[in-house]
Amino acid sequence: MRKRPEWKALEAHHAELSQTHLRDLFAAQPGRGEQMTAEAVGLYLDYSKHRATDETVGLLIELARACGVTERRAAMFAGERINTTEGRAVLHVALRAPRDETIMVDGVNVVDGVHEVLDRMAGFADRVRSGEWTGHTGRRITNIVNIGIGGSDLGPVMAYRALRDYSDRSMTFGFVSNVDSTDFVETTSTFDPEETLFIISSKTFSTLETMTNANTARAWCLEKLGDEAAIAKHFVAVSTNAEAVRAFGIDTDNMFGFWDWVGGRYSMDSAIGLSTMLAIGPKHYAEMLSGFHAMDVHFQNAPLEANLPVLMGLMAVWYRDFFGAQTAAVLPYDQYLERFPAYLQQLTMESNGKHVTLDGARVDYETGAIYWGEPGTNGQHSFYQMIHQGTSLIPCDFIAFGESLNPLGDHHDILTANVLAQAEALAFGKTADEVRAEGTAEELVAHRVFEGNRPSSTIVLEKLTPYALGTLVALYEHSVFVQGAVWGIDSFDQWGVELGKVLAKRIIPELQATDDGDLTHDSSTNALIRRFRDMRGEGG
Ligand code: G6Q
Repeated sequence: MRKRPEWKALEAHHAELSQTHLRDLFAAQPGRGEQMTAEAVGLYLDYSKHRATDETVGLLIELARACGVTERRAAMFAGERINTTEGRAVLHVALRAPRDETIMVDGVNVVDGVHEVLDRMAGFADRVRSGEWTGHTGRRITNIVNIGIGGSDLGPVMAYRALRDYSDRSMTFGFVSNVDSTDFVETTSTFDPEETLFIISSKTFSTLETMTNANTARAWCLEKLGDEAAIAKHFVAVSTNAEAVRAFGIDTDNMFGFWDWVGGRYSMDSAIGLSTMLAIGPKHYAEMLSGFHAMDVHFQNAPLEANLPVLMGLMAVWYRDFFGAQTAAVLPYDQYLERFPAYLQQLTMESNGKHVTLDGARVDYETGAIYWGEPGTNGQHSFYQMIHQGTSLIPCDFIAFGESLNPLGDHHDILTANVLAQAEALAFGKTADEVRAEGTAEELVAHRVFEGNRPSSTIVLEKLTPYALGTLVALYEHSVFVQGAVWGIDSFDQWGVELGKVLAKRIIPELQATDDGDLTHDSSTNALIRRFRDMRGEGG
């Protein structure tokens, strides 16, 4: 990669541009704040506060072309098996394709199957929401608990919190993911089994955490309801594994399927979104899907220099590989997006935290950054200090909405003023002369200087609607795609999660053994297992 002329051109360009302050870039280009922007499907991206010029964007696009980003994009939309290490197509875009579209995989139009499941989900959601579907004892279902982990949890939680304003408030939604029993106990502590429906969300229906929680939920239900027949009214499944669902005791009529071409972290708009649909209803869910689809169409067709996911993805590559930025902050100025950074952590880091290319060669450049963040303005009173004055370069994505869903006094203006102020302060800072001119004592001047030159994107949407959420998630999905395509890695596998799982399975019986047996781990793991065994014994 480093030998590519396009890469070398960017290195040379970086050597020059890294000496230039954003203040100078703005001074040299009076219209910059309007020119370095792009807008599509209700989403406005201001990327003018990046340490980049039109030339940078041009050079990055040349790199993207040289790395085959456009061919890979076409291959994804065509249903080719671009997840080569797992031999799978990558077709989350089919999950939101309109009914009349055709996307073929192995001679089958997968869009038909998508809509068949969506229709069944809608029928089920209507029955539960209307009270037609009751629990075993005839009571209305008022509590919905999604049991799943990773891709089968983070999307549903994020979407539920994000779209709470559109949800049916007569129902309570809980999400159990952690195998720590506290998660199950605390989530269900106020729920009555007679009024509770569990959605067991697991693509494989074999994930240790999810199956442990599902079995606990089953026992919790049966303890009160006493009758195995109750399971059919209180459990539904979202899975690709009908056999395991049946073996658990769930009627496969109450199973909502998806396909191996939907990756876990790309599945929130598949049947994995059943809890979202139960919360907001099929109509709002369809609006969310149309937001996703609108961004898909934009990503597929817009010229690269005006293509939002391409611009965002290439900026991420620019900072990661040429400025050495190790992290990126995502800062939504909307309380409803409180779990959006957590959701993005999986999407970005599980996708692009890879050190070998598609053909297994070790990369000689940096890949995925660490993503993190919190909703504004809370972060401002916490970690923003470091973004402003620390020694690391941390590119930020600010996400802001024109309208609040809960307008109250001048809260929203104060919120908006803060997001704009942060981006401005990061970019332009405050010089020593400006600090002195305020009468600051000389010994404090250095402390009060803001160097500025700290880059950010500002993403503006009108209002947090289901449609807007769809566009925003798809924006990041495709930005991740662009980054992975430039880096030549498989953004759709996750081999890095395997080893720990295998070792845990081996350690469980060792922890439970009463005799000392032969522990054959390293001396640290052996000693820790013994210590936990002893504590277990003491606890009774
Ligand atoms: C996501 C990963 C992973 C997965 C979970 C849950 O891309 O594959 O986070 O979603 O491990 O898997 P199951 O849905 O199979 O339980």
